[in-house]
Amino acid sequence: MSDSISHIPPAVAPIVGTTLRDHVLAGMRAAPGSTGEFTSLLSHVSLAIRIIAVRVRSAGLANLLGYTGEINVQGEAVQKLDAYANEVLVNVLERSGHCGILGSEELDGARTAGHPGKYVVLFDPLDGSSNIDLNGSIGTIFAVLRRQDATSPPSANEALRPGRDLIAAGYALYGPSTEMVLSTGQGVHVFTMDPNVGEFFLSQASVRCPPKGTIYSVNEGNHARWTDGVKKWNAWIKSEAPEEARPYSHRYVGSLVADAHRTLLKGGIFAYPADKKSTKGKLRLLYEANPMGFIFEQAGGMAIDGQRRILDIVPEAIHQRTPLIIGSRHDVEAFRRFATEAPSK
Ligand code: AFP
Repeated sequence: MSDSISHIPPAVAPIVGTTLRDHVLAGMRAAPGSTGEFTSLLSHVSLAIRIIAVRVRSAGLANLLGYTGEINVQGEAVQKLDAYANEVLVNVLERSGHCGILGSEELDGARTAGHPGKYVVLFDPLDGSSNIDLNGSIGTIFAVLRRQDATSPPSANEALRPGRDLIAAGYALYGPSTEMVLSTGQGVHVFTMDPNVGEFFLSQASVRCPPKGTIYSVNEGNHARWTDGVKKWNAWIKSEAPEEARPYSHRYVGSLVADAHRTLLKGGIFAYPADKKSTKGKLRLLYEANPMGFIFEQAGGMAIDGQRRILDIVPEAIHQRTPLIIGSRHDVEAFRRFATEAPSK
């Protein structure tokens, strides 16, 4: 028999899908000189997410709904699941040995791990907390930086780098199924957890954000606090112009992961602009806006703060806030035009 038979590709899909670990390992093999530490780090992130997903599923039964009675550094009441998810990520990442610095929405400042790990990981352990008690979709968002000098003792200021320096970012969506969306700088890939196996399998490779969409997502309740430019954009996107597919439909969950995920896959725009109450925006730059900006750009979409590219903002503080506008290129550009227009006299 000829050897060439073994090179014929299988006619049907393999019975076992590509795991998240297989996917990251394949990237590692393609990168000369890699040590396996990055693969191991991402495996630890995925482990933490799987542990959190199990708890999210049974939160109502495990007495994990409701508040701890504490107030976090953002001035927000801490929910029990927020605290649990934070503990899991901190524990798993510290034990991995790969993380020199950790930053979390639930920690006061960036935490140094006490050993010179190669990476900085910044995360929002449980985003969309207001949906927890309602059994609504919530998520975990994370961003990874490589330390510039991994041999030096870690310092918290190393977390303050612009999003363009990220080497990986992703989020988990705890919805009807648990999905993990990941980019290591080579496109965006979606993995779905098989709850029977407790493993993430590749479900959508190389996701692209459509160049234009038909859905807008914004908290309309803030209308009275918006600038004139944002109000004009809002009126424009709701106005009748069938040739441009307007008016757009409106969807808003109030959980960034859920709203961003829909926008990534279906296109359109998600906007949380600055307003009279949140003059610097509401969302956090380092562990909400930057990872989402990285994902959207990797998928061919855009992320701005109204004017500037999100990934170019040089952070000054770990919990810094920013306006965030993400989505299809056409729709984000349209927002920018309205937001930067000179106010009418
Ligand atoms: P919580 O985690 O406190 O619910 O905040 C969620 C969030 O940071 C983000 O996930 C949402 O997009 C945004 O806030 C919703 O904010 P509004 O409730 O002001 O619309």
